Amino acid sequence: MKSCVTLSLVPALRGGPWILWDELSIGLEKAHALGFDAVELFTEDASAGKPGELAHLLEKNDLSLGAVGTGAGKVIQGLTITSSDQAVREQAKSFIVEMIYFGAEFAAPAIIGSMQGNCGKESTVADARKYLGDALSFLGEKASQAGTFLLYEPLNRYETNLFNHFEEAADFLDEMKIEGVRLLADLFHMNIEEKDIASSLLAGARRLGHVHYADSNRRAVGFGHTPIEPIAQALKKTDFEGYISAEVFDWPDPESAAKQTISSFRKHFS
Ligand code: LER
Ligand code: MN
Repeated sequence: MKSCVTLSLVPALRGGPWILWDELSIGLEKAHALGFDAVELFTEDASAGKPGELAHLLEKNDLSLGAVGTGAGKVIQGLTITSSDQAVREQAKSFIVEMIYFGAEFAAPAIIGSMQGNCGKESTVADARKYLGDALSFLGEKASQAGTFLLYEPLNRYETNLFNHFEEAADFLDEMKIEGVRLLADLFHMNIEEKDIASSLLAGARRLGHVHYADSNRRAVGFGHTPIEPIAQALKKTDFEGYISAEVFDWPDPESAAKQTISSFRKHFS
């Protein structure tokens, strides 16, 4: 398993759950200096810095791109793949396709978290799950064609009413025979929803593709009360080789949150 730290390039969203908030070159230098293997980027659209800059800076800092978040499509543009408005669903898918190609250049998956939306008054749960399944099938195929995969992230009940549990999401992907899509296990959401995080991870491990490494209060692991050792033991029992990526608040400050994360990663995963 590899360590990864989040870098948001969208200052307008300051206060959100990302550790580093610097401009690209400074953010990547810090991630390297702190000892991370990779960065996960949160961007406004399918670009980061000037053309060619990201490739150059990743190589210079000996970093990989762990994943790219697509949440700006929802929080800035108001798009979701389960909107009852077909035009909005199509725009959401186009936005995610661009993000898939952006990440694929660096072998990184795009994440569908907030972009999954919610089942509202205008649609039934069955309709919303049908839109979700159709979009994941289409986008999973695009990701596979681009040489990567797509990540689907179950969220807690306050952020979506589609899938809140890891194993249920794994069953949904299997039942719908969706290919090219793996699951993102966000330990913050799982702490709210799962009876036992370690057991749920093992139950859906066949689809696991990425971990958001966060404590109960969405601070760096060790700054809350989630018992992390059984979770680390469960992950080690699987054949998961992906990223343990810190998507947490920059509390008490970005550097302390990043240092706490890397020291917890080394303690539990190496
Ligand atoms: C995205 O990764 C996520 O976890 C959501 O809660 C949106 O912040
Ligand atoms: Mn997350």
